[in-house]
Amino acid sequence: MKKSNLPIAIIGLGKTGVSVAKYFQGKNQKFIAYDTRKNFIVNYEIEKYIRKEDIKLGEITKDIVYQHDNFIISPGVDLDKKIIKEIRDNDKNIQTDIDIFNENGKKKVICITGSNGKTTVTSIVEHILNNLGKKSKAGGNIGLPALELLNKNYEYYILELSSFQLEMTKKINSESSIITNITPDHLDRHKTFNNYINIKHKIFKNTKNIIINRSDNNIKKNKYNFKYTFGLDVPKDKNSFGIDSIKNINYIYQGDEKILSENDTRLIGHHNLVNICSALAVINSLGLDIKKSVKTIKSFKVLEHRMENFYNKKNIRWINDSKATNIESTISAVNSLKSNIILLMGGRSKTDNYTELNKIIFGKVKYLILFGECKDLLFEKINSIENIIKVKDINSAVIKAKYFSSNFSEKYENNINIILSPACSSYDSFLSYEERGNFFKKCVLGPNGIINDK
Ligand code: UMA
Ligand code: ADP
Repeated sequence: MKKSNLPIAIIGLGKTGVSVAKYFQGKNQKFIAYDTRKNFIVNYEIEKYIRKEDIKLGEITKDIVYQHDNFIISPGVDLDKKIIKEIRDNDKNIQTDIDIFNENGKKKVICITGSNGKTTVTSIVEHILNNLGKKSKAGGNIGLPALELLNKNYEYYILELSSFQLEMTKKINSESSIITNITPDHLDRHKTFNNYINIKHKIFKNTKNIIINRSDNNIKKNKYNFKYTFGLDVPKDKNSFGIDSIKNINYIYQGDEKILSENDTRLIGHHNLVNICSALAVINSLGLDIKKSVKTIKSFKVLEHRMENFYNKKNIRWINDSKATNIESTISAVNSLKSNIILLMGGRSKTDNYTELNKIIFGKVKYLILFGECKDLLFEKINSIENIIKVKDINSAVIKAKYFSSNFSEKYENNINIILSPACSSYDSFLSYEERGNFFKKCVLGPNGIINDK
């Protein structure tokens, strides 16, 4: 932080902004909080930390540049580039809550980013560490703002970091850091894929142990000295993790030693085996016991909204994968399921390139039910299968899926998978992917979780 008598500017009054306000209130520092929502309702929780007169709502203009020396920006705020330039040109300081977390000098910090799998890997690492008796807590993009972690002492602090958080963060020191994978996402904000790739790599800048995904060409392997890896192939050395299949069963390897069978985890899908490899690579980089860690994987429960098999009836499995908000996550979901899939997809599209998805769903997806804002675009772009219909919303999609599955189950004895894996953001109709996933489950199970099978 820059030394100054001017109040700090907190930009954005969501979870992050409130956690920053709480932090500075605790330190008796003056601040003004800004939010671009004109009709923002200051609730009781916010009033505890911010005085009404310190909240400024509506358009953020250039004037703020001259009213503050320090600006703490929330990840979701895409501040006008001209204002950012002006702030920098005037030698003022822009930081994030992650920088403030960093300034508190916690020793054992683990940083996790990536386009997909961040929350899963973060949660597995947290689960293993706590089961090894190392009191640890995850925060950041996973939902609990990083600064909230400072309230208690932990042995390890695990930060899930999004590209939005990394973009404005100046420095985050860590013991170990990992990028799970990189595929195009959030390009409306980051503009070019190259820019997005560079932002993700900021996580490696101030870390002791860099953990590399061997199988991802978007990771800049040549730029770094690293010892720890994970990937899709059988690795060569003890500091690397990977996967191989024997008689149709996948196993995780540490070096050439088989350490875990896919049957020993509750998670569905090959991508989740990769996520376990990532988590084990993190644990290994910390010098902790892998044999003991592997034993804890069995008790790791599937996370809500991520390949969540929430209901089974006869041979029909219902899966909520509402967190699949981009094409790659839906591809990995379809790849995870053997066949006989009824796929519910739609929402707000992030791309118009559906070539890979067209290939993956061919032969496997028996019915595709499209809903939401981009259903017409998807209908136009997806042509590798025959049975595609458009419906108004998720509720209608569930009714259709039930109808199709009843015809379909007479034809197929094997499991039928009905999955919501939207490949799109939820913002056309919902506030979040959680709200979308919960709505989907209610449509299937009835309002109180009671089965509504009509
Ligand atoms: N706001 C503005 N102007 C803007 C945009 C937002 O004033 O241009 C205001 C909003 O009106 C709102 C506040 O800023 O009051 C919202 O701030 P925010 O969007 O930064 O959201 P937070 O509530 O602080 O939550 C953020 C992350 N949200 C985003 O990055 C969009 C949460 O990740 C994270 O859990 C939380 O901080 C704690 O660290 C959510 C997310 O969707 C889950 N992340 C994206 C993803 O996973 O793909 C990146
Ligand atoms: P993130 O926090 O990066 O959004 P999550 O762990 O919440 O990742 O998973 C989001 C979605 O991405 C899941 O619904 C799943 O379908 C998919 N997914 C999870 N891990 C991977 C992975 N390693 N590779 C590709 N897709 C993945």
